[in-house]
Amino acid sequence: MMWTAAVLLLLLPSLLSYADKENRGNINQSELDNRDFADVPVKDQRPLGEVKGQDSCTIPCDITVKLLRDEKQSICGQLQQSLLAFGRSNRKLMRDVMEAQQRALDILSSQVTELMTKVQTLSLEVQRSNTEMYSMKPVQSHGRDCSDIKDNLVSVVPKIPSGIYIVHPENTDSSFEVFCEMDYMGGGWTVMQRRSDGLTDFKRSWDGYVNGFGHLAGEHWLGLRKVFHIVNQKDTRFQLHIALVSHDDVTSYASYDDFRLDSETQFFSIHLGRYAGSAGDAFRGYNQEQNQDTAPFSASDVDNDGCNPFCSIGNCTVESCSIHHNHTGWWFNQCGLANLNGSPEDTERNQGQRTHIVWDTWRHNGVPYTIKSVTMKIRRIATNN
Ligand SMILES: *[C@@H]1O[C@H](CO)[C@@H](O)[C@H](O)[C@H]1NC(C)=O
Ligand SMILES: *[C@@H]1O[C@H](CO)[C@@H](O)[C@H](O)[C@H]1NC(C)=O
Ligand SMILES: *[C@@H]1O[C@H](CO)[C@@H](O)[C@H](O)[C@H]1NC(C)=O
Ligand SMILES: [Ca+2]
Repeated sequence: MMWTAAVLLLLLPSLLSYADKENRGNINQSELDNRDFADVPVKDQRPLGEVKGQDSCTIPCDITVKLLRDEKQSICGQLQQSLLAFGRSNRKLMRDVMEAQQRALDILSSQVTELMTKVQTLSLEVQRSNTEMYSMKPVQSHGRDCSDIKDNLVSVVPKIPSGIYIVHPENTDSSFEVFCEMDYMGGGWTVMQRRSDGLTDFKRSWDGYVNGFGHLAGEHWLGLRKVFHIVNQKDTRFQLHIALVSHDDVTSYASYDDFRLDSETQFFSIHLGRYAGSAGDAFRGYNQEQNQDTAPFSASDVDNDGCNPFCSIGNCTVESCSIHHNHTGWWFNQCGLANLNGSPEDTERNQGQRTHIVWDTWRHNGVPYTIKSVTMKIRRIATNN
């Protein structure tokens, strides 16, 4: 209807002032009474002008009431809609927040899972390495012997350092430490004996010479069993090099080109091959009686020497070369001209000369050199097969 729009336009100022008053909060009691008109049914046909003060109005009251009621309903509807929308947006906001939190939680839990997996892997690894440590599995070796280590490393490391390495010779179930000389004469030398300061006692029993003694970085005897494992490898040949230094720092050497030992059941008999060097072939001496090549090893408690039942040395009869040589071990025959393990009887009383290394063919004006230090080392010889 056309006039409803006109009525709305006419009513607009009073509606606005009504809202304004309500907003300000100072509600006039009489106005408050009149405001209830919308809800109560109108009994008398009082003109609108009486209600609205000086504004005279020709629109019938029941229409005005209806209009205002509609207005109120529409405002209430809008309010409801707004509330609903607010609720919806609130819920959406909550949903978004929760979703964001859920995502963060998901990320966190996946990170936790990842960490747990890592911890599990690590603990498994620790367990595995622990069981490996206690199992009989041999330790990781660097090679079969010092020559093998040198051959393996020479293409990788520009300068291989001398020092202690772990070797695992072929056809054995044992790994052990050895000192490798990597800078002497081309390197690749496994040291089987070294004497330098006389602080290590070489007066040892058979067990000592079989298993070895001393400190690998200093004076030591590697041990006949270990040397046997190294030189007994398949398709290998070893060279023995003996380097001597006298008390007045003269050096010399003796070298043997096919060094090997027999097994323990044959008391580690020595086999030397051809001699080369400047110190003389004291291992063989000058005659068959002095020859130690092919002799089994002897110690003070295990006599395998060539004095059987005894031999005459100087003016004395000797039953055991090891005991005659102050309880040291060597490949004695009768007894021979070489004993690189030689020691004085009483080290304490011989502070000036704590070793008694014998290599009788190395002489100066017919007199044997007094030897200060010695090393015995072995190295592979290239074979054609
Ligand atoms: C309330 O309104 C009436 C009439 O509109 C007026 O006469 C009266 O003074 C008002 N009272 C107050 C407290 O505003
Ligand atoms: C061995 O005895 C002879 C005479 O009995 C003596 O002339 C010689 O000097 C002695 N040799 C040693 C090394 O004692
Ligand atoms: C045994 O020791 C003494 C010194 O204690 C020494 O004079 C002697 O030459 C040693 N014997 C051997 C064979 O080395
Ligand atoms: Ca004997």
